[in-house]
Amino acid sequence: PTEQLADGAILLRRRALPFEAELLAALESVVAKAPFRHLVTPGGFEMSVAMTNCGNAGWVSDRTGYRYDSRDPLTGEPWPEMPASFLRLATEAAADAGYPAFAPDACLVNLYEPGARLSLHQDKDERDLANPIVSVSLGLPATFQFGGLKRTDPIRKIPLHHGDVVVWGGPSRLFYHGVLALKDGDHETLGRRRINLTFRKAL
Ligand code: MD3
Ligand code: FE
Repeated sequence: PTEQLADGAILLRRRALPFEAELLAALESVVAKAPFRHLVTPGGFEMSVAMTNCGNAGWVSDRTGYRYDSRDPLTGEPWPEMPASFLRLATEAAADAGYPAFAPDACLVNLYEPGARLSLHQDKDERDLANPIVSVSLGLPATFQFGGLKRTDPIRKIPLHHGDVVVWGGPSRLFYHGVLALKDGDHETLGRRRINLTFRKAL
């Protein structure tokens, strides 16, 4: 069952569920090498969402700006390899949505605990914006905010649940978006957490 959220944005409800056990096991090994951390924005604020990465490029932020880096600044080591299960889900979902050639080299892993939020932003640090972004939601449900090309465009609220996958391509690739403060709850496999995986071709 696929749902079109906007021009180029395809919601594949529960598409990740068959991968759940594999994804969570692989995530543990990623986090053992590259732990979650709260990055600081160029403006000096600590993000409420904790992040890590896997793949050849990882998204990082510090006082100097945002960038993709081939190494984890915390350890000086390359980011952990993208697990095969991550890659398989991302490429299959992208193909379902009409992107059969999607080859992600970066996976940003976002950890939300109750109260954590992501304010409205655009994703434009990637080299070729013709590539889609594939996002995978796991754990507690969240309210996703989805606007338009201008910050002042009207915002829709879309609930995202455990296992939901969204492919953001075409015009929606540059739409403003964010996540409202996570409501507390208890998810049967992830407890009081939401994890979001975003797959990108960064380089
Ligand atoms: C729409 N993450 O990491 S995923 C991000 O739930 C980010 O953690 C959110 O926004 C999260 O940058 C939202 C959905 C998402 C990701 C990228 C997009 C939606 C997008 C890029 C363009 C348009
Ligand atoms: Fe984003």
